[in-house]
Amino acid sequence: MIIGTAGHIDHGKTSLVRALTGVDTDRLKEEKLRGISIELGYAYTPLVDGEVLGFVDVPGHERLVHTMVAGAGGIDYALLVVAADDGVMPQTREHLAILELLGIAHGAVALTKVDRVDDARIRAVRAQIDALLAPTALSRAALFPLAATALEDPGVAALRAHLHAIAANWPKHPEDGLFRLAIDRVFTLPGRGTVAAGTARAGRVQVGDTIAVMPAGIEVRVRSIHAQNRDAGVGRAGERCALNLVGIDKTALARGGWLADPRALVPSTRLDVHLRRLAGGRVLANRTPLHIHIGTAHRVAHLVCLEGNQLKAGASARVQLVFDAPICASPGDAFIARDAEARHTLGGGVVIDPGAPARRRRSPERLARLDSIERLLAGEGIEPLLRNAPQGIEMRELVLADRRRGGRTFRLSRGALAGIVRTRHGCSADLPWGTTRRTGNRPWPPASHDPSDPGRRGLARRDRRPGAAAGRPAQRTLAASTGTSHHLE
Ligand SMILES: Nc1nc2c(ncn2[C@@H]2O[C@H](COP(=O)(O)OP(=O)(O)O)[C@@H](O)[C@H]2O)c(=O)[nH]1
Ligand SMILES: [Mg+2]
Repeated sequence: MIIGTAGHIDHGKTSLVRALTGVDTDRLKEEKLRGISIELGYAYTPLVDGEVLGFVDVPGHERLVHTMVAGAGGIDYALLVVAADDGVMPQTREHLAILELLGIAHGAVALTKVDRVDDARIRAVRAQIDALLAPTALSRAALFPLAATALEDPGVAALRAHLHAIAANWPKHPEDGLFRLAIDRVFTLPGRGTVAAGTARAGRVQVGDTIAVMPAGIEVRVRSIHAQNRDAGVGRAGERCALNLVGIDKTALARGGWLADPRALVPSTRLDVHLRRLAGGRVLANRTPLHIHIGTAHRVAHLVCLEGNQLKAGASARVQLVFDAPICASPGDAFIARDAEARHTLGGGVVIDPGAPARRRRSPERLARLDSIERLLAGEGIEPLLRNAPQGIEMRELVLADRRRGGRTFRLSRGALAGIVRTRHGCSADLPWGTTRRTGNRPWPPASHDPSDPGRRGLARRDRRPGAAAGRPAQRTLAASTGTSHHLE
């Protein structure tokens, strides 16, 4: 499990992580000199069951909210830190709003610096926190008054026991689906070369795997893996992983990129999303530029309304985000929107269709299709999408549907399957649950089809070449309706 701090600058986040784990996450010279967190910090602590609990410590500075968002995107559980002397402050509110928009629904509150105030002040700040959390998913979060800088503080001990108990019972992330990891850190290890680290958002990766750096589409081999700070043969969804990569220089990688199964992501400059505005702030008109944070990426995009011509504070609607350069996202990914000056968080939401079209984007057919993807994301299954997919649906949508059903194999009729599957290759591809479908109009089986290699079957050689699997815009290939389905029904 991964816990992420949140809260205003100087409220004691880094001190608390140090008290809980013994690790000082302010490791940069500048951080030590200035006494503030600038970069994301990482700490790990062993649990009694042999697992490892990870912490991501975020900066609280108002100018570093973009860094906070990159860190918060990969966490399971929030640790909201409020200092008893200051009480609730602007980044307490903003970080909390970001956690909500990212869908992080579990967490605890640390009321720090109680050694500096009297009991009346503690009661007053508790009341402030209760009022702040009441309308949120964290309304019933446990609160721990503590002094992080005191030796053997009982409040810190109680919080540690709480977090370890939560971690011991935290459900495992499903490992099915195609691997993808949002890069938040890149470095070079002497004698070993390039390492990229981040939280694996889906699937699993193994030593020896070939994966793609996205959106660039460069294929690299995984030489070794550290998962939750330990040497490991496999990295799994939900774990912080550091992958030592062969065949790439550090300069070709950066925070914001992805390491992914070459089939997992298709770069795109247009995302259709559901955007929820926070209360307050001006109306957003068509073409408004916004700062968008998605995965660990931070880009500018223009807003195009798909319903109506503006989006008021407190409102919620489907919009298209148009980027200057391709980015990668999957349906269901959360994002944060900040204003053009990157001063205020305006809202956030969920990606519906990451391969959105430029034309007829407001047509009834498109909106019906977005409806059906949203219903799929809400766990209603793939049938609504099939009804709204005259062009077929994408492999990744099938993958998503399977994931939403808890990894169980789908049951679809032969009729429903006819014509549904298209891939960006326009050829056969293997589904993550081990089923091969013919799509497109190439001969079946493909020339490179190797029946002795069921794990890779169905991917034609020409689609394995670097840049072919990745980096190419989605082709709206109509699936062959002649392919017989094998195991899908
Ligand atoms: N007295 C007291 N000081 C604290 C406590 N927690 C943090 N501090 C001090 O508050 C300052 C800011 O702490 P830091 O952990 O860097 O805050 P951050 O910006 O939220 O990470 C430092 O000087 C800490 O020593 C606490 O519980 N009690
Ligand atoms: Mg700090």
